[in-house]
Parts: sequence; C-alpha cells; structure tokens
Amino acid sequence: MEPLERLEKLLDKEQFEKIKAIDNPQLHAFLADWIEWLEPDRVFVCTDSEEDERYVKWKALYYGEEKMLETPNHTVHYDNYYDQARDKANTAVLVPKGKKLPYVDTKDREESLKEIRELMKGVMKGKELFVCFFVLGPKNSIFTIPAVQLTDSAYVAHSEFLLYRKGYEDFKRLGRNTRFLRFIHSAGELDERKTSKNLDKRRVYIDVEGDTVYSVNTQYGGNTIGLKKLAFRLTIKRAVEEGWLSEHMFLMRVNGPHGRKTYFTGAYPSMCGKTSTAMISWENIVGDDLTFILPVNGIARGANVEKGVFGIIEGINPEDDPIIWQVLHSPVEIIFSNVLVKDGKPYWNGMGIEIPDEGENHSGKWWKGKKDKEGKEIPPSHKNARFTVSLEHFPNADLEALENPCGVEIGGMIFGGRDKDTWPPVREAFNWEHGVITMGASLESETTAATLGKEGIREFNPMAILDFMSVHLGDYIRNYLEFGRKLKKTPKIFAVNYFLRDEKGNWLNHKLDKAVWLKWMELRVHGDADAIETPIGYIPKYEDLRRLFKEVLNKEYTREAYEKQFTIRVPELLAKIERIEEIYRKLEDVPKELFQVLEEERK
Ligand code: SPV
Ligand code: MN
Repeated sequence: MEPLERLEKLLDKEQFEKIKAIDNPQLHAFLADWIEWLEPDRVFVCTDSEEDERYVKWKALYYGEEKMLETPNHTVHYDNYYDQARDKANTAVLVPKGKKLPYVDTKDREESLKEIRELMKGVMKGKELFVCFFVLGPKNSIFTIPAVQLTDSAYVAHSEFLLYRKGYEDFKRLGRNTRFLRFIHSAGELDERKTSKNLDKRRVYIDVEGDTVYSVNTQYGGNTIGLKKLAFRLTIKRAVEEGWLSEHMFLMRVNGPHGRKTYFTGAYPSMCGKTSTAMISWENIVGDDLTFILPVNGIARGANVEKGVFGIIEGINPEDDPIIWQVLHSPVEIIFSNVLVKDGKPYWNGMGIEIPDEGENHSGKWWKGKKDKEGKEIPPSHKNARFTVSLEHFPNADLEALENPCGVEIGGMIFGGRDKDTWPPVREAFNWEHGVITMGASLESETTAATLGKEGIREFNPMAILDFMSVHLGDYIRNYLEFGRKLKKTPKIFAVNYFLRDEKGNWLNHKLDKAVWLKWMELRVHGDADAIETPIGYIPKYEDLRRLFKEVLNKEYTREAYEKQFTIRVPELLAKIERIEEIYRKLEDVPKELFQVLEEERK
C-alpha cells in the first residue's frame, strides 16, 4: 500500500488532511513506517497554528508531564531522579562495522538500528504521538534546515515550541526532494510521577547516515529535544561535508563606539562562563548555545540555530543576572524543570533568597536533609535544573539579528577555557589558522568541584564540541581551516580565560571583568586598539584596559593587576603545547598545519 493510503488508515481525518497537504513522499513513508511501528493510540499533527500549539501545552498538563505554577504561563516539569542530564553512557553515534570515531561512543549501525527498533516496537501503545515540524535557523533563509520530530512527550513538543521556529508551512512550501532531519523519541513507560521508568533501557542513537536520531526511555531535554543536541550531531556532519560550520557557540552583539554593532560567537565548555558572557545586560544576546556559520560572499555570517534558551537555573540571582531574573519573574511562558516547588512558586539553589525547607522537587516530596538511595543528601533543586523560554522575552535580545535570513556578519570568535595558570584573560590570534589551532582546537577546561569529585583536572574539549563530535576530529579541524580560506575577511579569533589565579591560588579577575575583555575585542575587530605582540598572540595594552575598566565598570585598574594577569606563563604554555600535540599525534589524519603551528608557537 502507498504511504498516504496507510496514513489515511492510521490517522483520523483532520490529522490526515494536515499531512496530505505536505507534498513529500519521503515524509509520508517515514511517518507511515513509524506510526505503524510505534503503535500510538492517537496521533496529533502540529501545524504552525496557535491553536495546535495550545493543544500541545494543554496536553502536557493533561498528561501530568507539567504542572501549573502560581505565575500565569509558568509550568514545572520533572525528569526521573536518575535522568537529569545528557546520558553519555547510553548515547552513541552509529557507524558502519569496524569504524570508530575518536572521543565519542560509536556503535555498529546495523545492529544498533535493530536494537533500537526493538526497544521502540509498540512503545506508544496507550499514548498520543505528536508529529511536529520545525526549522533550524531563521525561517526562509540560507540557514534553514527543516526537521520533523515524533514524540510521545507533550513536554518535549512544548519545549520545542519555545525553542525552535515552527516549520509546518516550510514543509508545505519546500519541494518534494527536500532533505530533512528526523527525530523519533519516546519517553517509554512512565511512573506515577510521569517520569521515564525504564532507565536501564535508555538509549540515544545518532544515525548520521540516515539523518535520524532515536531516543527512548528518557525525558531530560538534552536527550530528547530533537532539535537541540541531537540535531547538532547531524548538522556537524553536514557542515563538514558541505564546507560550513555548525558550532556549540553563543551569538551576541557587542556594542562599540558611536553605535557600532559587532557580532561575536563564543565556544566555552560548561562552567566556563558562556551563558554569563552572552547575557551581559548592556550587550545584546542573539543566541546562547548553537550557531550556524556560513560563508556568504567571502564573509562569515552567523545565525542562531534556535530561538529560545534551555538554560541552567542554578545560581541565577537578582544581583549577578538581573536580566534572566527579571524574565524568570515575568508572566511569560516558561517551563521550569527539576526545581523545588512550594505553594506554586519555583526555587533553586543559589538564587540568593531563602529557600523553603520542604516542597516537591526532582526526588518527589522533598524535605531538607532528605537522602537518596546512595545516602547522598538531596539539594533543593538539581544542579542541572533548567528553565526553557523564548528569547523574544529578553529585553536585551537582538531580535532583528535573530530572525535575519542573512544572519549577521561575524566580527570575532571567542574560545573560552578554564585554567588557573596558563592562558591570559584575553588574547587575539595572529590569524585564522593560529586561532583555530592554538585556541579552538587546543581548548581545555578544568573540572570543577560541582561537576566531578576531583577538582582542577584539565579536560581536552576542542571547540567545546567534543561530546557531539559525529565526524573524525581531524576532518572537523580541516574543515575549519578550509572555511577560513574561503573568506575574503576572516573573523578575528580570541581566547579568554576567566579563571586565572596567582601563586597563592587567589582569583586574578572579578566576575564582570569579562565585560571589559569584550569591549577590547570589539575595538580589535575594527583595528581601533593597539596590542602587544607576544609568542601566543596579541594581548591588550595596559592604558587601553585602564580606560575601558573606567568606562565599562567604573573601576580603577592597576598596572600591578595588569602585569599579574597578562604575564606570559612560559613553562605552563610549553606544557600545554606538549599535551595538545600528544593528543593529536595519537589521532589519524590530522591536518599537518596543526603540528606546524604548534611547533612555531613552541619556538
Ligand atoms: C549543554 O550541556 O551543553 C547544554 C544543555 O547546552 S544540553 O541540552 O543538555 O546539551
Ligand atoms: Mn550546550
């Protein structure tokens, strides 16, 4: 039977008409195959209408995946106590037999497709399947990538409405041969709290070959919101094949002198200051997590893949994060996840106000001192508790840049690591190759007490993208280098480190100093500030920083502070070059420029 005929049998009339309106046989076949396989009780197809979006939100409440909070439009969602972060152990990129990728888990494609299909057979019995259409990147643009998500979680679909641009009309408009990304998710069997129950059978399989990601028995956003990190693995592969960049980067506007607008991207491993940089209140955010960068007429142009924020809520307080605080306390649509709730109000660790001693959180009914099965005390909110909200509600969002179909010209690209003793607070690369190799491809970050038992262990994380590296790292870096060669004008590349310490272990910078580094980088993009040439790139001159500290933060900046911060730490830098070379020497097929540039820097 033809796919459309099968769909007519599977869907009720109203839903079938919505699908029929899209003239795409590949889509029809995909839907028919999977709806038959997943066996949902009912199927709802989301068009771009407000009404359909409202239906999904209502279903998230109806099925108990979300609960209303006191403030209008605020809801809370809980994930299983053991399903609170990206599940690296059960996530794999599928590859042909015998192939492997460095640094990410790979599995045999054929066997794994079989395994995941088995896990998903009939998994939606008794449930409702939501078929959702979105696009990555601005609509109707050179960046647009259409995607379809199947999920039995109304929470996942609801999150996607806040985070991505609707794509049903795009699917209708785009031709029959349009390539699209596919995500198939089931939360699996749910427990009485409506969280995924069969965590031992949790799987996230990324089939780059088939442009498809499968995710089952999990709800946490990073494992399920298809268009986020799942799509990211697919677009990295596509970008490398097609010669553009799909990056784990924020996109922001830094405001220069006389109203000049300069756009920067930034890649930082987690806990290195990515969000707090993108959210500096007097600059303007375009995106906080994922950026596509395309060469257009010799210029690198960037666009936010998403239109919302799935942000970490821990530590957000009115003093350090006035803008996010304000957004979180306004009656705009927000999903809070894995926070503490008492009397309809959400609370989280480090919010700077008193937190109740009891309530409901990711562990169920919670009281201060409650311990988990392992005997560990349960904090009020999970450290990866999050908020999901659209960027349009941020007073400092640059919405014009966000929806610009041509994206924005990228003036600078920032790579931010965390180390106590090696990189200066800010510096500029000599050129594209130098920046890509000694900054991006050499990015490391120290583990923090919050994330791992051991503090201060340096972890290699090139371009902050290692978890998602669905292609060979050597190919990824080669693509980066070639990308620069396609440009008439390459973005300037910078490296920052907000976490430098002195010999006694004291921090050398304050939290907000990064705002000064941004202004300096903005000037450098336009050749409006001098710099000192060092063996590792250009560093700021004291006088410029002193003036900027005064202008931006109204702070004095002493020469003594400057000298401590910007002294080139030769032994540490040499040791770092050694470490990075060692890593790349073990990989096959790394561009030879990488070793040459590192060697030059050593000399
Ligand atoms: C990250 O961990 O890099 C995130 C959140 O942005 S997640 O969606 O879990 O990947
Ligand atoms: Mn991220």
